[in-house]
Amino acid sequence: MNKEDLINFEKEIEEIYSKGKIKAPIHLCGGNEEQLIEIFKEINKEDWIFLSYRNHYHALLKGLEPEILKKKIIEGGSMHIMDKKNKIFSTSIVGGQLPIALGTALALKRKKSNNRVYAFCGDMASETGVFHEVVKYAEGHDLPIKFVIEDNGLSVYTNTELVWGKRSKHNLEGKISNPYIIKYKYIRAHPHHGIGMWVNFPESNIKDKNYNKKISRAMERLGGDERTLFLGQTVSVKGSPIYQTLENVPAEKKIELPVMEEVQMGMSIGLALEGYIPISVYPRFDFLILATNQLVNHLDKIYALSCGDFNPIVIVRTLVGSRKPLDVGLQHSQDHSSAYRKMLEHTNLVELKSSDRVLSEYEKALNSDRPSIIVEYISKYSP
Ligand SMILES: Cc1ncc(C[n+]2csc(CCOP(=O)(O)OP(=O)(O)O)c2C)c(N)n1
Repeated sequence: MNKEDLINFEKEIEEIYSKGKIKAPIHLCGGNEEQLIEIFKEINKEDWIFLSYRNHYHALLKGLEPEILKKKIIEGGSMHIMDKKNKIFSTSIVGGQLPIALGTALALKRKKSNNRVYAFCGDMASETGVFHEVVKYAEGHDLPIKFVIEDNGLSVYTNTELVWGKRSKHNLEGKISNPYIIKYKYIRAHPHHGIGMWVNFPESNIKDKNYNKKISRAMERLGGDERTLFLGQTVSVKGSPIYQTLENVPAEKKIELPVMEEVQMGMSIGLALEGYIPISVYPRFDFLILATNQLVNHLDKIYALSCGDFNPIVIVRTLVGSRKPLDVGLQHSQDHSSAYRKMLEHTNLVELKSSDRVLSEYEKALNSDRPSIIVEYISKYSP
C-alpha cells in the first residue's frame, strides 16, 4: 500500500459514510500517510500491532486486504478492527490495548520468538498511569515491544498539555529518548471522529425532545448551589453533548480532566471530604468501569468504614451510548445499571429513561444523604 492507495481507501470510506451507510463512528487517519508508511517499514508480517479506534491505515499497512477492512467498517466495526491472520488488535477503550500488548510481548519472549509487538496510542493515552506501568515493566524485563505515540496534542477536544497543568510538557519531552518509544507528530486533518459534516440517518428515533434541555436546566440548578463543582472529560471544552448540557454552569466551577477515570473518582471523594458536592461526569458507562475500584471500595463504603464519621456526597453522571440508528459499539453502549446496583449498598442509582424525571432526580441527588449515580441515555438526546 502506498500513499495514494491509503488516501483513495479513506476517500471511499468518507464517501460511503457521508451517505449515512456506516452507522457507527469512524476515525480517519488522513494526512499521516508518510509518517505511518515510514514506521511500518520496520514492522514485519509476523509482528503484532495493537491499536486504538483510529486504525484503518495501520491495518492496511500491516497487510489486511482493503476489501475485508471495508466490509468490517461498513458493518460498524471500525473502532475495533481485529484480525488474527495479520495479528491486528484494536479497541475503543483509551489505553486498553497497552497491557494486552505487554502480555503478548511477554509471551513472545518466553517462546524465544523473533517476532515483536508494536503498541500504538495517542498522546493522552501516553500520559496515563497504565502507559507508565506498561513501559516500566517492558523495560525492566527487556520485552520485545515498542510503543508508538501518535502526538496530535489533543484528546477529543481537550488540549493534552494544558489539562495536566504545568508539568505535562516535561513528561512528554522525557519520552523522546527512550528506545522503547517512537513518537511522531500526528496531523489531525479530520475531526476526532466522523468526517466533519453532520450525517442524517433517516430512521432517527428521537422521541423525547426535551430530554437534554431538561438536563441542561438541572445542571444550571446544580451549578447555582455553592457547594457544587463539575469535573470530568469535555466538561469545559466545546463540541461534546456533555459540554452543551453544562453551558450555563459558571466556567470557574468546571474542572476539565485528563483521561484518568479512577483518579477522577478518588478526586471526587476527596473534594467531598472537604464539603464540596462534585458532579463527576463519565461520558460513557463503559468508561465508569475504570473507576469502579474507587466507586465500590471507597465512595460506597466510606460511610460504613468510618462508622458514619465521613459521608462524602458525590453525584456521578454517566451516559449510555446509542445502538440505533448510530451504533457506537459494544465498548460505548453498555448499560451496567443492574450490575452496579448489585455491587453498591450505600449509593443510589437512577436510570433516567424519560425527561419527566430529570429535574426531580437531580434535585433529589443534590439533597440526598448518600452518593448517587445518574444514568442518562444518549439515544434520547436531540441534536
Ligand atoms: C477509557 C476511555 N476513556 C475515555 C474515552 C473517550 N475517548 C475516546 S478517544 C479519546 C482521546 C484520547 O486521546 P489520545 O490518547 O491523545 O488519542 P487521539 O487524540 O490520538 O485519538 C477519548 C478521551 C475512551 N474511549 N475510553
